[in-house]
Formats: sequence, structure tokens, C-alpha cells
Amino acid sequence: MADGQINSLNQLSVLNEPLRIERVEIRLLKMPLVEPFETSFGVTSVRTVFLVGLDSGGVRGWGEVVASEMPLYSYETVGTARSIIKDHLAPLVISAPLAGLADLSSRLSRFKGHNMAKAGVELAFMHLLSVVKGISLSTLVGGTRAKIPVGVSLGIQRDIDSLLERVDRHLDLGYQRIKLKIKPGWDIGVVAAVRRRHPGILLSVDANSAYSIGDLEHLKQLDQFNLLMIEQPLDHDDLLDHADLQSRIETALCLDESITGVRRAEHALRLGSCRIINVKIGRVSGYTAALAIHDLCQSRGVPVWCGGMLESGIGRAHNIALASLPGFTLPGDISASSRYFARDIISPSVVVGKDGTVDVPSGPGLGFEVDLDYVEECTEHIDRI
Ligand code: OSB
Ligand code: MG
Repeated sequence: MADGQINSLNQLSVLNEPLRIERVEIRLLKMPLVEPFETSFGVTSVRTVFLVGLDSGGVRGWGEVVASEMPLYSYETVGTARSIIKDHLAPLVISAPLAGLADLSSRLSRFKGHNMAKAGVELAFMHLLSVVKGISLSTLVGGTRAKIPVGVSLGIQRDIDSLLERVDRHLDLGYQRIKLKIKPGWDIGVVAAVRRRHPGILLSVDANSAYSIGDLEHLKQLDQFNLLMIEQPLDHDDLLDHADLQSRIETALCLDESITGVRRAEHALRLGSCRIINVKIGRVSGYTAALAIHDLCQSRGVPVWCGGMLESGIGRAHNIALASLPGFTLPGDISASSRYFARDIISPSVVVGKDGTVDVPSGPGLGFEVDLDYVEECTEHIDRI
């Protein structure tokens, strides 16, 4: 199966005739969130949406760079990604026609790190390819599902009542899994309250590296709540302490920040650092790496799910395509557009059905129209390379 995935991707993502990229465009947009989103590392109220456009023969492919303004989730920022794309990645994609995804990703892999910047370029290229080939992004990457199960990530709130109200509301909307952001002081009591009110739901927590291995006894208290997983409790780049923790705690650990590529995923599984992996296309450098991690995990029977980074509709549409792969068996952090934005830059916006699923578009390209007027309205900076 894993080989089948790789082969189907390679065949579809190779072009009969190489594609010449004529221009790269970077757009920085400001999009206010419907409510502030708080994690253990900070609060976001306005999302800087970073779009990458690749132009070829009158066709535009769109990608999104998921970096934040500040290096809190990882070392990348909007500023670093902008300079890396302008000075290094854009010249490389313009320098010679691209034969396909493998060609692009091997060119980009010359440069160390800066995965989110690289992913923005890969995403735009894959969108372009799906339009040129007249197939859906999901088909292009080897997706097999017409609907994907989704969950919601709920930020740290002022008090438990505000959280319980949001949990109830999102369960009513159909979301199949609730993920609670936790940090010291907003953890055991909060999870206990949610679990008491909803004994049967799929419930998980995400600490975004807020704890250390010294908190073992504290974290073990989470074992009583039948959680689906504890996401990234320890350092953003750690594998060893997570392996130690996983061997002493019953609840499955899931790594997010620590998994920056397929080798890190391999090492995490070998060390026993987690039993579940969160795949974010941006964090791992693009589709090539995301698909490789998917294939590795599928071959080892390890569940994966698609994470989110408060994406606009463009990044969200790419996440939907990725999550349509067969190994994505757990609900993804792919909420409705309206969970974050009053108006999205795609049309129609992403909606979640009452059954807690999102439809995977079957038409060519993203499967959504990019609302260029609204993109223009939200744009604060443009770089054309
Ligand atoms: O750790 O998964 C995370 C948002 C920003 C940065 C990191 C994370 C998150 C989320 C939100 O949990 C997921 C989403 O986009 O809905
Ligand atoms: Mg996370």
C-alpha cells in the first residue's frame, strides 16, 4: 500500500513537458480572527496570512506559508520565510523549468531548514499542477476519501465555563473530536470538567511544549480521563524525554513540533517517543515530506492526522487534500472557515457537516475559487520576484 501511494504520486506529479515558472508573488494579508486563539505560547488575534503565488502560462497556483509573526511555535517567522523565499527559493524555481514535484523538492532540499517557507512554494506548485492537469489536488496527492472526519482545537479560555460553552457549541456543530489547549495551571481541572460533562466524546489535549520530564507525576494524572492523546507535552525539538514519558504514561503521546521530517518521524517511532503523529504540511516542508511520513506511518500501523495552523482557506484546502489520504484515520484540525474567520478568501468557504465531516472537492485544482477581490482587500504587502 505504502509503495502504491508513492507510485501514484510520482506518476501524477510528473509532467510531460516541464513547467516554466515565470513569476513568484508573495502576499501578506491581515485577517482578524473571530475570537483570540490562546495556546501555552501566546495569543493570536489577527492572523498574518502569507500567500505564495506561482505563475505559469496564465495559470496561478496558490500556496500558504503557515509561519507566525513571532518564533513561538518554531524558529520560523513571517519575516524569515519572506526573506528565504525572496532571496533563495524563488530564484531557484524560476531558474529552470520544473519536471514535477520530485524535481522541485530535490531543488529545495539543498537548503537547510526553513520548512514552512519551502512548503509554501511546494503547495503553490501542486495547486498549479492540479490546474494544468485538470485533476483535483486530492487525486494528485493520492487521496482516496470523499469526506474527511474533523475535530476542533479550543484555545485556553478565561474560565472553565467559557470553555464548556465552546465545547458544547462545537459538539452541536458536529465536530468529532475536541482538542483542548493546556498549560500548567490550565490542565487537570479543566480536562476533568470537560470529561465529567461529556463522558463519551473523543477528547485530546495539546500542551505545545509547556511541560518538562520533571512533570511526569503531574502529567500521569491525565491517564484517568481516557484521552485519545496528549500532543507535544515536552520540548519542541525533543524525542528522548518524550520516549521516557511515553514508557511511563498510559495515554498515547502524539508529536507535532518535534516531527520536522520523515527521518525525525522514523527516529520517533524507533525510540517510542509517540504512538500517533500529527502531520502539518508546513512544519515538514511540503507534500513530499508529508506523504513520506504518511507512507511510513501507514506501513507501521501508526495513525496520523492532519494538524492546522489557523490557515486561510487556501492552506485549509491543501490540508483537506492531504487528509483525504488513506492513513489519515483520526479527525484532523480542519475546522470550518467560520471557526476562525468572518469571511474567508475562498468561495465557497469550508463547511463542516452535522456528521463532523468535510467534503473533499473532486473538481480540478483546489476545488474552491480564490476570492481575488477579498485577497486584495486584506493584502498589506506584495513582493514580486
Ligand atoms: O499546535 O496544533 C497546534 C494553532 C497554531 C499553532 C499550533 C497549533 C494550533 C492549533 C490550531 O492547535 C489548529 C487549527 O488550525 O485549527
Ligand atoms: Mg499541536
